[in-house]
Amino acid sequence: MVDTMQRKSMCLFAVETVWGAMAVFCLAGLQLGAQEPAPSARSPAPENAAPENATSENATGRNVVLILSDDHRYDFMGCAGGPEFLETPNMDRMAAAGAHLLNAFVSTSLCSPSRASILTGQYAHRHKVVDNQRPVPEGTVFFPEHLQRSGYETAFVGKWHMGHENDEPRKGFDHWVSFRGQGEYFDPELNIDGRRSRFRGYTADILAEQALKWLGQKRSKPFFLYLSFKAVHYPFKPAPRNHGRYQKAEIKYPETMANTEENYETQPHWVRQRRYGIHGIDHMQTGPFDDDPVPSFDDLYRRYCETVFGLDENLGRVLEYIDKAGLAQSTLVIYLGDNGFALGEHGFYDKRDAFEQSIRVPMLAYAPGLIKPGTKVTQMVQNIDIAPTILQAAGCPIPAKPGIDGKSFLPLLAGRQIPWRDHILYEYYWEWNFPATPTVFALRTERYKYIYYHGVWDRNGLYDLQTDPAERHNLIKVPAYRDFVAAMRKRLFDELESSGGLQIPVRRPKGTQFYDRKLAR
Ligand SMILES: [Ca+2]
Repeated sequence: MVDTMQRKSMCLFAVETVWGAMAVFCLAGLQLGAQEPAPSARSPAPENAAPENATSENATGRNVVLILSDDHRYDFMGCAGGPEFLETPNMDRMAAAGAHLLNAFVSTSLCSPSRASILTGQYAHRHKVVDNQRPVPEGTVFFPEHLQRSGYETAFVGKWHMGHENDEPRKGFDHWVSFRGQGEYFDPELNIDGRRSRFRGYTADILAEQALKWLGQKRSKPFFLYLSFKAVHYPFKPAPRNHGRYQKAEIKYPETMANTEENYETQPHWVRQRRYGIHGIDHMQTGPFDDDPVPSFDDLYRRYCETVFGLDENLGRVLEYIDKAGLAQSTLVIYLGDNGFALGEHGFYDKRDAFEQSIRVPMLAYAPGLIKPGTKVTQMVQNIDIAPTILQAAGCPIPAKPGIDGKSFLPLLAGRQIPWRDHILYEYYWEWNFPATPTVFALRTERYKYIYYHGVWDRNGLYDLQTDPAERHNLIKVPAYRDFVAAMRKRLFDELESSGGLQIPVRRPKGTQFYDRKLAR
C-alpha cells in the first residue's frame, strides 16, 4: 500500500480563532530564587494549596493527546526565546492559548530511558531501561494499560525506540502505528496493527496523517493518543519544502563553544575530552577514522531548525483538528521533547550529560476551560510527571504497585498552587556504545546544580545558575562552597538510596561502540 502525501500548504492555527491576537512571547529564563547571601541548601516550598474545589482539574474522562518529539531542545521555540530566525507559530500559539511549562526536565537525557520514564512515571533506576540497546524488562507496566482498564480507547503512532529490532504492537494500545528503532525521515515502513506497509513521503507528515485518521474515527469511549515523532533527531532532515529555509540565517555560537582555557579551566576533564569524540563539535558524527571531513556546524544547525519548523507544522495540524472537530473543551494536549540537545555548548553536540541544554525539554499544554490562556508554570516538572498527570486528567486512579516517582502537575496547569518539589533528580548511566560521557547523578534546585560523576578520576560539578547560567564556572573546588557541596551530595545520595537508586544496572555490551578519540583540531 502506498499513501501519497499531497499536502499543498500547511494549516497553521487560524488567526480568526481566539488565539489570533495572542502573540505572547515569553522568555524561558531560569526561575531563580531570591539572592542568597551565602550558599545553603534550600528549604522545602511552603504548603499553600488551594481548596480542592478551586478548579475543574478533577473532572474525569478527559481525552488526552500526548505529543512527543525527539531531541528538540527546550529553547528552540519562538515562545522560549530563540534563535530569532526560527519560526514555531503553532508551539507559540499553544503556549499563548494554554500553558508553557518553563522549567521542564527529563530524569535521564537519552531516548529509550526517557521514553520509559514517560510511560511508567519512574526513574530509570526503577524501570531499568538504561540504554538504547534493548527492550523494556518483562513485566514493565505502562500507564496506557491503566487507561484501557478505565474504559479508554488508546493509540500509539510513531517512534517507540525501546528495542531496536521490534516494531510489533505493544500492550496498552488498541491501535498501533510504529517502526523499528530510530526509523527513517522519508518513505517509512510502518507496522500498523501487525501489518507492515511502505509509505511515501516525509515521516512527520505521515505520522500526523495517521494520527488524524485515528482521531477522526467514531467512538463512544474517551481516547488517549500518543503521537511520537521521529523529528528532530540526528541526522536532521527537514521536509523538502523546508530544506534551505534558513540557509542564509546567521548562526550565533554559544559562549562556551570555543576550545579555550577560559571555557575549560574549572570544568571536569572529560568535558573537554568529549570534543574529540562523536559527540563533540570538532568531530560531529564522523566515522571511525580521523581523515573524514567534519560536517559544517552552521549547516547542521540550520537543518536542525528547519526540521523543528516541520515538526511545528505537524503539531499545528493536530491542534487544528482538535479545535475544528469540537474536541478542544474535552481534551488535554501535552507536547514535550524526550531530551535536550547541545548545539555547541561546552563543545558538545549531543545530550546525556547534566548541563542545562541536555536535561531541559520543551513542554506545552493546551486544554481550554481547564488551562487559562497564557499560563506559565514555573515549577520544575519532569518526564516522570507525565503519567500521573494524564492519569489524573482521565480520573484514573494510580495503582500502588509498581509505584510512580512522578507527581501530577495538572493542578499547576489549572493555576492552583500546590506543594511541589524544590529540586529535581537526574541520572545517566555510562553506555558502552558512547564511552565519552561518564555515569552522571545530579541534583538541581532552582538556583544550584550539583553533579556527581561516578567511576571516573575527575572533578564533580557545582554551578550557580543565577550568576552563571551558561555553567561555565564550576564552583566545586571553591572553599566557600565546601559545606554546601557536602550538603548537596548528602541530599543526592539520600534521595537515590530512598528510591532504590544505588543499584547501578550493568548491561552486556551490545551494538556498535563509537570508541575513537580523534586528534585535536
Ligand atoms: Ca531523543
